[in-house]
Amino acid sequence: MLIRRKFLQQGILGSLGVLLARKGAAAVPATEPAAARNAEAGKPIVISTWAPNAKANAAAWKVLAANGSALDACEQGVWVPEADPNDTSVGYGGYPDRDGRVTVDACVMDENGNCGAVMCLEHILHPVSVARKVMEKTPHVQLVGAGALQFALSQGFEKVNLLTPESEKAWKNWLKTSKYDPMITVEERTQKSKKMLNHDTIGMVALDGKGNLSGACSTSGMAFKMAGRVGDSPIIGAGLFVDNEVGAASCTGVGEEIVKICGAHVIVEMMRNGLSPEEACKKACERIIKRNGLEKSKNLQAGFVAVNKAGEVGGYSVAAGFNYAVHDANGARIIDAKHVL
Ligand code: SD4
Repeated sequence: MLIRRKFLQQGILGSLGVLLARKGAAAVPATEPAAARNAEAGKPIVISTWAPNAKANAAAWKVLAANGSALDACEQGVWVPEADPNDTSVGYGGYPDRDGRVTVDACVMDENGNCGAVMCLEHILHPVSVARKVMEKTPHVQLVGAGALQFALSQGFEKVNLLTPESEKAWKNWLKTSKYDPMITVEERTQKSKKMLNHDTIGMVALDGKGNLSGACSTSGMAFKMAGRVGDSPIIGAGLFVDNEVGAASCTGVGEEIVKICGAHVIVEMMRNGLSPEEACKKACERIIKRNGLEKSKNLQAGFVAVNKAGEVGGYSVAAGFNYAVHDANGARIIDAKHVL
């Protein structure tokens, strides 16, 4: 009870902080009822991993601005990178596994704690929507591989080729060395070359106008991974977690490291205990570093984003180079995340 009260207090203060930080926003006295404060303190709002996903946020915002649900917003937002051939980390155009097959992972979670996921799914343009169907139409939470494809086809999804000529070329080039390198240098190279390489997985969480939270996550996984490899992105609690009383979190980076700390779940629990979204994301990064030790951590990247019930958002990453996109009534912005190392 005490903890909950502390959380609510912090949420309220945080909301006020967000509010005051906004250009032209009138100060709201702290005695204002919570509902009134929250209505102006960042609701609705959507946050996604990585700057290029500002386009996804814009699609999500259309839904939120029309008083749509956070779940619809996240699904429709995630459709954008899934269909983008230039995003080599998600859906169509995603880099294949080491055998040249594009396998995708996705999940959704709604305000009632319902969730659905697909893993190692091939040939489907919008895995996030198959994940939603798993949630809504089956008694299960997760479907993988051939079973996930069979289910998708039974629901009317079309079979498509997700491997673009560009991604095939990158794979053939990779075959020359066949060196699996999920390391941080990928992002450094990315920034230098201004190309998206191995790092634009979308993790999106949103708070809608009714005050409900939902999220979605979608990826083609680490480039040139082993056949059958699944990362954090479709794992509820690792790549995504939503608790409608508290907040929601999602992430990107080396999935194996995020799974090992149950990244998204840990962040929501930290928020429950009163931390702000940014502080909670930082704690998750610190856990990864503590587990791996400093030296090994220098070669790792994981980036987290979170939103709480009051509409505060935040992100953090293990290493430099992570950014995230936010969209609310004040428009769109890209934020360079603080980082631990
Ligand atoms: C994975 N977390 O499959 C994903 C990869 C990722 O941006 O985030 N790439 O491990």
